[in-house]
Amino acid sequence: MTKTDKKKSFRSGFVAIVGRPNAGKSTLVNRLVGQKVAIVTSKPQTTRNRIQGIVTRPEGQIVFIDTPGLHAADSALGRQMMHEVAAALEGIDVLLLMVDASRALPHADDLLLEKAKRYHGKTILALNKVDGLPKAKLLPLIQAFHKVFEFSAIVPISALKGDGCDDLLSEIMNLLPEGEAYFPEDQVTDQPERFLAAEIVREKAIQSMYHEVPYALAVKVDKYAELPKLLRIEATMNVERDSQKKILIGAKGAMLKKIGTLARKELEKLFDKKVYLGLFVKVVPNWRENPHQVRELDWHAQLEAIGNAAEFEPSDEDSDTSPENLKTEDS
Ligand SMILES: Nc1nc2c(ncn2[C@@H]2O[C@H](COP(=O)(O)OP(=O)(O)OP(=O)(O)O)[C@@H](O)[C@H]2O)c(=O)[nH]1
Ligand SMILES: [Mg+2]
Repeated sequence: MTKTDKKKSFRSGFVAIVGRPNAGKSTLVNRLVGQKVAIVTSKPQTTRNRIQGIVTRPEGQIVFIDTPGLHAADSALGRQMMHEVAAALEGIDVLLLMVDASRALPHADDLLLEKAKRYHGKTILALNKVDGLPKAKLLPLIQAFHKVFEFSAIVPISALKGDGCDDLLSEIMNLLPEGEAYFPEDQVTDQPERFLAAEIVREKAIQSMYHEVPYALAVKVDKYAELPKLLRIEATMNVERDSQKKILIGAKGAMLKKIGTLARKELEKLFDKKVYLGLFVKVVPNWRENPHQVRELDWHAQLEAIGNAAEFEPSDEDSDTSPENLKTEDS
């Protein structure tokens, strides 16, 4: 094959991953990209904004769009999340529906199938978590899905362990049009590091806490300064009530310290740099019900605001700080 032939057969396109909360969408994106671009927790409704994960292979480039889990929205945040799903579907080349195959009757999920029926393009179904599914259940499940919708392909996978993920990539690649790469081959996401840092803090907090606190939490980076030897990050953790603030801080600040340490360690590994992480906690009553607040916490909106205010320049603050300097602040 000559070089021009090779170039001709390069494929590229956008693929939205849509499914119920906790199906494993973000896990799949991270696995295919080969590094963490989206946070993952065992609790549903972790992902709140659409995030691109870019996979570049010799045969083509796939821009995956991770989306929040489909659910009946009952708050401004929930409606914003479902708006993110709708926005992710605009202009895509392939829709990738994902179900947790280890759950009961995934083929009877009307909310999910409605998405498939409304989208008039090529649709692939990924049956995820087959590592937790008895083999005898797989074939009947595939047949059941064949009956309810005409998918271009149904691929059993384990996003966690990797089984079937290469098959899934080739099925997607086959459906994409020929075309040039949309992004440089070393780019893995559209989400700037500043916002990934906020997400990592949220991930560690969700993993460390129970009940309503994870859902009431939003993390916003206030300062992000890349100093020569140190990445200096200050972030505010917004919760809705004083009681949640108390839980988040913990006895003598133990919970906040734990979250801060876990987040800092992961950020240092991810960015390969020493990180100073200052965390503040603030009560913003019922922010999830307030469309304005919800919009303000969305990273796409923050990025716009930062661009407009030209606030993005590194600060000249000194770097003489201890890495575990965790503070709290009254609202
Ligand atoms: N056993 C098993 N667990 C998985 C697999 N894929 C994901 N998980 C787990 O499922 C949970 C949810 O994974 P996520 O990737 O956060 O799911 P999501 O679909 O992005 O969830 P939302 O963002 O809430 O919509 C995590 O605990 C994952 O480790 C899999 O293939 N097998
Ligand atoms: Mg997710």
